[in-house]
Amino acid sequence: MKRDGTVPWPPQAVRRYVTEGYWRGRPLGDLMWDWADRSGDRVAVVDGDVRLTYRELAEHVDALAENLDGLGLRDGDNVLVQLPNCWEFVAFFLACQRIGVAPVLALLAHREHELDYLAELAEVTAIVMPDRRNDFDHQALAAKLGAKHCAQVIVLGEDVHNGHTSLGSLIRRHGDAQERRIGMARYAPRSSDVALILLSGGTTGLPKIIARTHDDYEYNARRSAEVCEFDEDTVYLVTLSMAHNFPLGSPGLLGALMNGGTVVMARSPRPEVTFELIERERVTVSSLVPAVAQRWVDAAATTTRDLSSLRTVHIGGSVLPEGFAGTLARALGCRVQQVYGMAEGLLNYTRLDDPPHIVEGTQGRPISDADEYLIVDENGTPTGPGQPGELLTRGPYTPRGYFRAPEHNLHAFTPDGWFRTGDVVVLHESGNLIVRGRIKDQVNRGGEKVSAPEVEGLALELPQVRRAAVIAVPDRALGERVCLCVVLHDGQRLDLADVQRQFTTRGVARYKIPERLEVVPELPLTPIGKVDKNMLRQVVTSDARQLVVGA
Ligand code: OOB
Repeated sequence: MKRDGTVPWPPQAVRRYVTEGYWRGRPLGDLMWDWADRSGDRVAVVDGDVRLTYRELAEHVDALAENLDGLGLRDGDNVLVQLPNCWEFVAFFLACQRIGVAPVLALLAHREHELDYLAELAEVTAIVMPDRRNDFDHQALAAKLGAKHCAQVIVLGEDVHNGHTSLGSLIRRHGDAQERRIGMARYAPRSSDVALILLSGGTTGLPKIIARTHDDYEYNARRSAEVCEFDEDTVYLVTLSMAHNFPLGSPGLLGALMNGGTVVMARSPRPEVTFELIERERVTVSSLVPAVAQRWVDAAATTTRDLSSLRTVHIGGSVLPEGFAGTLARALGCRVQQVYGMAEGLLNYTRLDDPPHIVEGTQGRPISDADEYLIVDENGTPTGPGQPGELLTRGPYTPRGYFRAPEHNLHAFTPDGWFRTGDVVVLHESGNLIVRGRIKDQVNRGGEKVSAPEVEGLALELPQVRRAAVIAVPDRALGERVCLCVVLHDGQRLDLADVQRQFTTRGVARYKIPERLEVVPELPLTPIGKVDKNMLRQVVTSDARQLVVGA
């Protein structure tokens, strides 16, 4: 039994979500054939020269699902997936859905530190990784992880080592597709089962993961697609990693496939890559984080590519600089929807018919009538109208706890099942939310979330370091970067290059590696003896630094 550790919604909430039609009782894998029966000859996925119709995609997926079963993967298993955006990733994701296997969606940037932890926590029975990418030997790491966690290793690419299985060979269609489709009925995962596992940004030493069910995630994508008015003419460009909730199901590629649209895979968010795809495939919509959007705006000024097909850009994941939504709309000649979402569930969008001051000045409103939220002060009391406070939420696609984290859940959720987002918001009179900041101990580096305590724990492993505190420092390109402040042991020296080298050797994802180091004689403390990060931030980002810490 691999899935103990999920926290179910209480029975009365389940009853409501089912009877009021939020949850439809259909596993995601079943839906794929609904799509193929409806849109069979339309193009579902484009990846370079590969163009797959809905029917072809469904046939590949069933063949892969059967072969995964042949490898011994079973309903209830979890599989660690680290893949670039490609059609095989889409096929693998859907094949898992067919047989009740949950992909644990890691980012390509993750290294041994993250992947080993995820494999352990989710007790994965297989690991899927590329052979190499950008000079990193993923397959060698997969071999190490596979041996340690007794997991099958499946490899994307040409260079598949002995003992590993080629993803390409598992995906090849063979035999009678119709017969296989009928035979697939034997798997029948339940819609209340875990469909996929998303990574949380994390606010503790060890990152947390979120198990999303078929019922909840199907609704997440379906309702998002309604709000974003996806239809058959939607051509969705997967710019950000599809391992992330935003391009995967908010509404992202699943929203496009549910509506008979086309999904175009981009290997990189760089304008050199994406603008060519927009022109060639007549892309209508994509989702971006502000850091990527800024690069698109800069490149749009001089591009010779035809971007006129682009109708909408979804932007979210981190704070949008003032006025940027308007700049983006003008630069790309399209509409903008702000998206404030989280892997834990709740999604807010501005709507396509909202007036400019709402689209530019707010982060939107919840997608569902069944989404509940509260804005509370530090005592948990709702704040007055227009007053900032922490956002708490619960609803049909916001699970009631992190996976296998009972102690952490005591803090992260209230006894009534409200999820504490750690974000500070205000409710605008229009009913939209404005994100003002956060109280969670995190750095938001261009949309990638970095848990400060996690990096502090890693810093304390360095032999030179006696005390460590991580803060966010503002950055024009990425919004924030990771700044490590340390107190050293007597007589020790440490510079940034040294820190970066030691973190890299330790196998930490690059986006978490500190980009600024402050060696200080002491860390400022609050009256109750916790590190005073507000003070530290002020000190580090102001000229007062010399005076206070003598650095
Ligand atoms: C998305 O999901 P996560 O899980 O990577 O990060 C969630 C956190 C939020 O709690 C908030 O702190 C921040 O990212 N955030 C924003 C934001 N959207 C997310 N902060 C300010 N403005 C925004 N628009 O980031 C995510 C998931 C689905 C859709 C969109 C974003």
